[in-house]
Amino acid sequence: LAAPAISAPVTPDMVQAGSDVTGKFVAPHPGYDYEKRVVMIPMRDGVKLNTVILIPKNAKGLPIILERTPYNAGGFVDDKPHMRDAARGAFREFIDDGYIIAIQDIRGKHGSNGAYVMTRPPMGPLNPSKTDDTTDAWDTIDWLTKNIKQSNGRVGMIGSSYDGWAVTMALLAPHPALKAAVPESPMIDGWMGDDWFHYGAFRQNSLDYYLGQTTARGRGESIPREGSDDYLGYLDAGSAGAYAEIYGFKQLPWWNRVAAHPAYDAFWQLQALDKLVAAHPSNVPTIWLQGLWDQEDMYGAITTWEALKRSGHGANNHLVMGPWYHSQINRTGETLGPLKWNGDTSADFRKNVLLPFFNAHLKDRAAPPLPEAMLFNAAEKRWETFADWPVAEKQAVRPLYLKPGFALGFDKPAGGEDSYVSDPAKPVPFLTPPVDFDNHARWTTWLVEDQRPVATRPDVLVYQTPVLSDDVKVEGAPFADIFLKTTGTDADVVVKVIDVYPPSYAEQPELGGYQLPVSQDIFRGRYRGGFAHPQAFKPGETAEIKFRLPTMNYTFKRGHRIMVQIQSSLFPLYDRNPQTFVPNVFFAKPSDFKKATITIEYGPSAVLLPVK
Ligand code: PG9
Repeated sequence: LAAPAISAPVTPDMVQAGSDVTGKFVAPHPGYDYEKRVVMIPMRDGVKLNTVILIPKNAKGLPIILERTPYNAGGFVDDKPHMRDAARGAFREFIDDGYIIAIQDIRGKHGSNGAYVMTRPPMGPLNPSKTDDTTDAWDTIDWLTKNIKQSNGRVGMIGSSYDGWAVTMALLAPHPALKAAVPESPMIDGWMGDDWFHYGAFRQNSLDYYLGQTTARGRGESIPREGSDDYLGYLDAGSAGAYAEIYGFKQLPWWNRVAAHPAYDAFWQLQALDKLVAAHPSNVPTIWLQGLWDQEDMYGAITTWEALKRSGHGANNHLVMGPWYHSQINRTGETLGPLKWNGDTSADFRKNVLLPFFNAHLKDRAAPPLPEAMLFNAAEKRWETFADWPVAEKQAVRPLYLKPGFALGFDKPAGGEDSYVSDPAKPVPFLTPPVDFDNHARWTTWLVEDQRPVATRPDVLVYQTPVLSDDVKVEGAPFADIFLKTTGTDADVVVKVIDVYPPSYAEQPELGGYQLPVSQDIFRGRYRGGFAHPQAFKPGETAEIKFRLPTMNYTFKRGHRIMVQIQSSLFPLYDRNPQTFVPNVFFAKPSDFKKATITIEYGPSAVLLPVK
């Protein structure tokens, strides 16, 4: 093009011969009350881990709160001028009080280098390398205390779920600068009762997680479901293994390891952290925290705390169970499903207990002594504190017997039995279908879902006490102790302890007649003689199935009833038991799934309740 006529010359500063995109901009951030550093912290083997550090402006002598996560450290922080707005809500109390916050991607995830291994087992037979999340936490704390000159050299660790697992790993051989820790709903034993299985029954929603977590360093794939109802989707596929096959899971090393180890063999035993923590107890003051209706990690915190207390390390370890779904400690805690509390139980706890706990150990501030245990009583809508919370084998229990006429009582019946037909073609839903595993509101509240819709099914046995004339207070872990026969060769048992509200309930009319599950679990019957060694049922022969149910601190109020429901499936959350004994339930064939008649015997069958 011919240049137009101009009246002044072209000077060099008018010409861009390169690019206007700098790629390297250092924002001055005027008005920001903190500095954000993103650093790659070297581990002992040279692998570098991406760490986002927020330091208040003009900070001096502040402690550091560290969270290690597989869920993208960068996503924990927004670009906002005030640190309290920039960091995730759960850090706000710390920021207001004056803390440095450090969030790190664990090895192999998001911005970090190295190889990702699902809840990487500690160094040893399952991890032949020279690092694990204990050494990675150690190296990180060492680097932080040496390189963040605004710190006072003390570090606290916190985090929920996977991040709670990372806190627990740090405690196995803690850096001396780690002065306080709060594993929140930590994943401790994926087979026994946390994310992957409960007593051997596989949690099929894990499959979404495996794909999301192990198909990419960042956020991975999701299952491209054909339909919107997971009840039908999983039913049509057949076994969990068949479902996984349809969606290409054979390509995932982690799935292949899980699928090859359906029983509690060395693979699971060697990574059960409750036993490891008790064998390597630390002196770090620690709060083991979880929800009473934690739909993902109901098992880990309480069992680890109990293991420590049992092995004589109760003094620096505390137990907290709040009225929360999984990780609700870090969200608002005013309600749980239809249940309403007096105020925000999460924020109040964080402000009044959690922060003072860290302040006591990281800032030498005086704090009221923490009780051994603090558990919310949802029926009384208040926290209760305990100087001596019982470990399961030390608690006194009263058998609450199943009785003829679908009654329930503390007096032992002479005998009798009840039967139902469990049909794998029509498993009992854990949530009224359609079920969408992705529906957060339903997933987080399924453990408090009204049980009336399933109570009317012919394959759900329902026993209840008369209307209570006095309060019944339960403190501890109930045990299901069920004696049953089946016409099949394998069976699952689900036992639910339920608070039945009075038919009309003026305080909250929508709860009239509500059947609120307070403690429930599933047990895969083939493991009744030992978790490592599955064993078939002999058709028609009585077998005892005894298992621990989730811990309760609950008052069944006068005017309510206690109910126990028994069934053989909780689908599609748990995979179906084919009811035919097969070597590996993951790969049961369609012809293995058979109806069975299950008969429960009165006399011995009971729920052992730790009644006060
Ligand atoms: N419950 C989730 C999880 C923990 C550990 C392993 C896998 C999943 C979580 O919320 O992080």
